[in-house]
Amino acid sequence: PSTNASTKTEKTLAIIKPDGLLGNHTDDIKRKILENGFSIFREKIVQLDEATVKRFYAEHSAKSFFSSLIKYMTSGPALVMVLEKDNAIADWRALMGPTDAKKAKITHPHSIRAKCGLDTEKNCVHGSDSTKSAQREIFFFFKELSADVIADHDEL
Ligand code: RTP
Ligand code: MG
Repeated sequence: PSTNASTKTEKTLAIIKPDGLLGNHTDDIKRKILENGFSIFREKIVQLDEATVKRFYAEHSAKSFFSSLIKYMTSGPALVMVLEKDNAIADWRALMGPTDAKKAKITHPHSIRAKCGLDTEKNCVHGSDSTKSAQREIFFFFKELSADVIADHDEL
């Protein structure tokens, strides 16, 4: 390894949900992403269908809000991104703010959800919640990326 080999980067999956994209929040959110030291490693616009949302949010399949979540996430196009930086997973969650956008407006007024979200469902953005979720979710949307690209790696 070279002398500069200690820069650990981490990747996370971010989504600008349909309310964020259709509400014209994309430019503001992207500016915030870049200002906070992330780079956008991959991005694409997708129109999610019911089956895809069911698989993506499978952990919530037993929740009372599941059918509503499916309706919301399929209501228009979404922007899916792989973000990269040191500590990307936790830092992106912090930048998003809490799940409930209404509460976020009070407790985390500078967060993305405070600025762009509406309530506990229509909260504008998604972020992976752990290393394991990040790897699963990045592969879910970007099948062409190999495992060693998705996992943390030492940059040359
Ligand atoms: P996400 O997975 O989208 O990043 O959000 P999160 O971790 O903050 O919240 P999570 O508990 O994983 O919930 C996933 C998404 O489901 C919707 N939701 N609706 N109606 C409700 O009570 C309710 N609770 C959650 C939100 O869109 C939430 O982001
Ligand atoms: Mg979650």
